[in-house]
Amino acid sequence: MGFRVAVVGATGNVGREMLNILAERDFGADEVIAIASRKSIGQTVGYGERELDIVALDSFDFTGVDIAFFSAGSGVSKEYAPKAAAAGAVVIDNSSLYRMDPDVPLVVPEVNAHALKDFKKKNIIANPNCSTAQMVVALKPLHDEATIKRVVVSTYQSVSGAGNAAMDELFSQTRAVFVNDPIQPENFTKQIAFNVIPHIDVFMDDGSTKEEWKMVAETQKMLDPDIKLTATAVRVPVFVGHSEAINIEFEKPIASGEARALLREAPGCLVVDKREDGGYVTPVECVGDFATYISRIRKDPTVENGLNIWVVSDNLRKGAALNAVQIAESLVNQGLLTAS
Ligand code: 11C
Repeated sequence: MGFRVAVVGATGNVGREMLNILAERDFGADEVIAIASRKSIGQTVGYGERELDIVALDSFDFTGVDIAFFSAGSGVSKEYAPKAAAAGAVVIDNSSLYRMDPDVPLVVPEVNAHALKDFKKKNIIANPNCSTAQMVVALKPLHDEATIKRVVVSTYQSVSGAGNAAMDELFSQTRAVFVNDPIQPENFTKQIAFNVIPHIDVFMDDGSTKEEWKMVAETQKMLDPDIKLTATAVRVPVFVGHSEAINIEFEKPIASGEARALLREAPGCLVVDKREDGGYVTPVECVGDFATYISRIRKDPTVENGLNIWVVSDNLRKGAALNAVQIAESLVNQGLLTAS
């Protein structure tokens, strides 16, 4: 017998990818329920070859659901995730709400699948922020080998991280530039077409943004609390795929060739690193893929044990939907979850 799976936020960017990935990976679901707010009633969403009718969240009873994927923002998770968890569903939450809760595992399976053993404390598991997820997949094998002391990361984040409307805004602004229409930013603070914006999520008291803070706090929770990390998160006019330029300082020596060999073998990583024109991955090439791509692996000669790497992944997949489905797969593989 298979699982009964609910996807909350099924009409959003990430919800749709969750349905795609559940179908693509043949996750053993007997039933998949696509849930969204009442205003989406009447819509359908694709699940493999099928179209699923949207079911309204406010009247949905989670009793009998084995796994509930939530991707409808913190407000919805706050109201409905505890109800789903109390009804017996394992909640895998893509919002930031529970990530730093000590009773909620925050998991990237390639990095800390072992943390899932504690999920029953709240019956909730948190999925990390997209920019953190792809980064820790690349950092983990390097940390295991040479112990990371400090990371300096700059992100180049696609507009899909900000939702459907943000993608529409990039499209319409790009067109507006060509036809000389006035541009009114709505989802971003400034024009995003043909521009970059060094601001994602709200500002914190110390001048960093919450996106940057998340990269620090989530990396420390999942990988190692002793890693020092500083981030600059930047929105770029790319539809899907986050890129990151990562500078890493290690305790122990690690040569670029050694790092390349380790990353080639590491779960979730795909190294594309030819030192020639085009011998690296760009965001348009990672869309729809499962891998975290690593390119431009090279020594940083300005510190004792330093490396630079370039990391690209589909933010809607490894950064959100794929990681959530992998969490569910890991629960099953570790014998922590069986179909009811
Ligand atoms: C972005 N990283 O690209 C954000 C989206 O905490 O789950 C995901 C926000 C989060 O805008």
